[in-house]
Amino acid sequence: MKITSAKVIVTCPGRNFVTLKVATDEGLHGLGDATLNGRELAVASYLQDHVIPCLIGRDPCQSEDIWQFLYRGCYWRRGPVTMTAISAVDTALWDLKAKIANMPLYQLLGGRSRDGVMVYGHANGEDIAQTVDEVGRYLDMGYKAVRAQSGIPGLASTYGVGKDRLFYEPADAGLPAENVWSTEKYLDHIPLLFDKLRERYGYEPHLLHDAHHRLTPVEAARLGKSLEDYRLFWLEDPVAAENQEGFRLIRQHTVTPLAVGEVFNTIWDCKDLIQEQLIDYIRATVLHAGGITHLRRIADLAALYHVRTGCHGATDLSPVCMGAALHFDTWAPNFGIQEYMRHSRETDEVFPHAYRFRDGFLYPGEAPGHGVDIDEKLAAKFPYQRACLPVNRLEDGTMWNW
Ligand code: KDG
Ligand code: MG
Repeated sequence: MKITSAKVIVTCPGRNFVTLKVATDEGLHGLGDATLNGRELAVASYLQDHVIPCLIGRDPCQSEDIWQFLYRGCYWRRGPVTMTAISAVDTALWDLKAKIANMPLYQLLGGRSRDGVMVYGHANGEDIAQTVDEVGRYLDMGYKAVRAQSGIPGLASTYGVGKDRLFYEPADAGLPAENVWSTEKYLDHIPLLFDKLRERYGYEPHLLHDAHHRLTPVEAARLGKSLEDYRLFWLEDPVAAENQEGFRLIRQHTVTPLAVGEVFNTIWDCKDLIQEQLIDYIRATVLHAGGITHLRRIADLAALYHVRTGCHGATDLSPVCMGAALHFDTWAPNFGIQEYMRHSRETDEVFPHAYRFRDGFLYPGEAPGHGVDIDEKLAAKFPYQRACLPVNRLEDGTMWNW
């Protein structure tokens, strides 16, 4: 079997998605997600100009060799654009391989380790009372795990709190919107939120929180410590992770479990955090961390050190990524949880998929491959629209992490 063509499909059914479609001389095709939020066209160009010409004529079943060719064969290796492109190729090839075998993808990885994939939803509100109600809405829908984010008194906006309660989309402006951030106001407020949540819902639901890279290590240590009584499932991205030594300091002060890695691209980004047992959950994804081939390596390393997976699954990761992630999660012996931010109806229509939500769990379905397709005619009706993530400034105007 040979790859005869590959094309990049850019569509915006409510938000931008980039999809790679790889076709073979035997009439089968595989799909990979190539969406890098706010930098979509950079990946589309990288695929079109540099990757696709290298794929034509190759045997699609040699996904390992193709991965190595694209990774080692790029002198300027790693980085989000390159690794997202490699991920898209790898996901499409695993999709193809499973279609050739006429099996759902999880079977090729080693079969089921569990019946369903526990997911967490996103509850948010402008204040504590509203967030507490929103968490209740998710629990009513059957979720066993809910991430809670709340507006902060004195700040006009903050990460995780949207205009629409069920759909939060931060990339909402043609140029980056400038938000104002205060760590002091945030640190005082968040323990109050979790106090109210535990008072209302008790300790059975899993509760999560994302600090979105904004704290220094000692601030993160203080937050982790002040949340201990509320027994979070995890505290995510407490600090910007390029300073990995910071996690040692956080760990010395708190037993609140830590999750990190949605912006990581390779095993090299998380190797030390895992080996030193500085984190509890690794959030690298199929989409940004080298596809199934590489994410499997990360999960296997993590398993040696009691670190479990918690794949990123925000709305900027397309249903193609979600489908592949669910097969991965169904297999991974050290699976922890999967993020699940629901896509809009338009997005779900452009990407018909086999996965289904039931009672707090997602199920990947039994369709051959990863079970997600694209309706190209419908996709063409939603042309690309430039959309950027916001930036943050401190109250005195200093640039900060968003
Ligand atoms: O593109 C950026 C989003 O995916 C990110 O802000 C979402 O932090 C996020 C999360 O945990 O889902
Ligand atoms: Mg996050």
